[in-house]
Amino acid sequence: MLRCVVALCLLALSWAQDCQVANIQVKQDFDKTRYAGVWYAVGKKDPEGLFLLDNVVAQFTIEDDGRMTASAKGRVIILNNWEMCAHMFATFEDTTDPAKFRMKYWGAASYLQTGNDEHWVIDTDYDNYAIHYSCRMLDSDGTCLDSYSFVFSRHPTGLRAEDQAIITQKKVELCLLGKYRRVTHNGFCESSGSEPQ
Ligand code: DAO
Repeated sequence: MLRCVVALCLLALSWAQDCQVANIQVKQDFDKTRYAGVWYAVGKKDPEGLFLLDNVVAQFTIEDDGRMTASAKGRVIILNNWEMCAHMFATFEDTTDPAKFRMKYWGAASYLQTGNDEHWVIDTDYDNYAIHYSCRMLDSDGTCLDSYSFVFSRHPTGLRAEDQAIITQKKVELCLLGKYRRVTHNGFCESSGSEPQ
């Protein structure tokens, strides 16, 4: 019964969203220094032509000049069926909103993906959870045609029970409820499978 009420509330909430990318709320007064450090991806809404599959761990750093950078590892399958651990790098350009960045990313090896994406921090408590969002292609009506989003945890074991409701609410606000998959961690990038550095 309680589950039905919660499901109905979430449905009602999702109907109340206009899904306009311009209206998406990001973390207020975002502090990138507190965001720095290691984050384990525990959930992901994939973009078209997904890349990072699982075992995704990102380390954000604030450089001496104040700019944010990141390195990340994750299992990928490239060239149809070559499974490997991709080592990726990213730089972040600040914008007028402290929670919205322009991210440039590339791989340690030339055959890995490169790109320029938005990187918006939708919410975080800095110590336990974070949810990110990136819209790669806007539709003519202002909604997003191709987005991806990571749910991050400071804990490799996943989100704490008390953070799950917050993340669910944020998924609703992003109009992405039900579109995430769990990102597993089985040590793939800590053992064999890494590309030569
Ligand atoms: O996995 O399908 C995908 C898209 C992800 C591209 C971004 C890779 C670079 C990650 C570095 C920063 C951590 C978010």
